[in-house]
Amino acid sequence: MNETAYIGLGSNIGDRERHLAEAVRRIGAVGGVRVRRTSSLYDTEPVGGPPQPPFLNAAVEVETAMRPERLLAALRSIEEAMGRVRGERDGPRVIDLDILLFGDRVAGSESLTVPHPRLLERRFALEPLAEIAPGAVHPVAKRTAAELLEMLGAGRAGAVVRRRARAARHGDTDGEWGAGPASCGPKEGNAR
Ligand code: A4P
Ligand code: MG
Repeated sequence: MNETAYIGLGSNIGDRERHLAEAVRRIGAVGGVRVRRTSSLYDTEPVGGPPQPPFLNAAVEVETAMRPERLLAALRSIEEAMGRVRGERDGPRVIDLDILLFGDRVAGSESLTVPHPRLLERRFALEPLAEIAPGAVHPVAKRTAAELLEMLGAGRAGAVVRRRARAARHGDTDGEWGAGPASCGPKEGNAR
């Protein structure tokens, strides 16, 4: 059965926009994963960690028949293929791919917690999510993404500095950041 999942993307090293676009392309190239929507890009202040450059954040909606652990493994392969070196927690990174929601599943283990445990506190994740899926329900908080964003208020934590690009549907070819057919490129990151 196909389920809808939401992936949060973040980058704060090098050409951040290119990294996010490349990650979306690679997610769409994973066998059994279809990218349905991409959010705008958000320039955000870093939250936590050492002093570091601002992030570019976004979210994508995917449809998949994979189990959450399998999807996470695919995302880890993409992070590695894109040169992510795991250093300090919350430190700077070329690309970070987190599963924000996976259908209405609630799961907690060391390797995978869904919904993402820090989603409710983080505007940099919640705002792009609410843009593409305002009605998506957080299965623990029992609130929609739009409600959760409103509840977060105007606090500075995870503040979104600037929204950059208009929302682009994946597969659009009008030059938006996430453009390009989901099926292009080699299949990869599908650790079966
Ligand atoms: N893990 C458990 N659940 C999940 C999940 N739902 N999705 C495990 C992804 N991974 C999950 O992740 C650490 C461990 O979490 C992994 O072993 C995975 O199995 P990581 O990506 O290796 O390390 P990390 O990213 O440094 O830690 P984490 O916990 O993912 O940090 P966050 O919460 O992603 O925060 N500020 C701004 N403005 N924008 C950002 O994107 N990101 C962070 C990192 C800090 N500050 C930021 C941003
Ligand atoms: Mg992460």
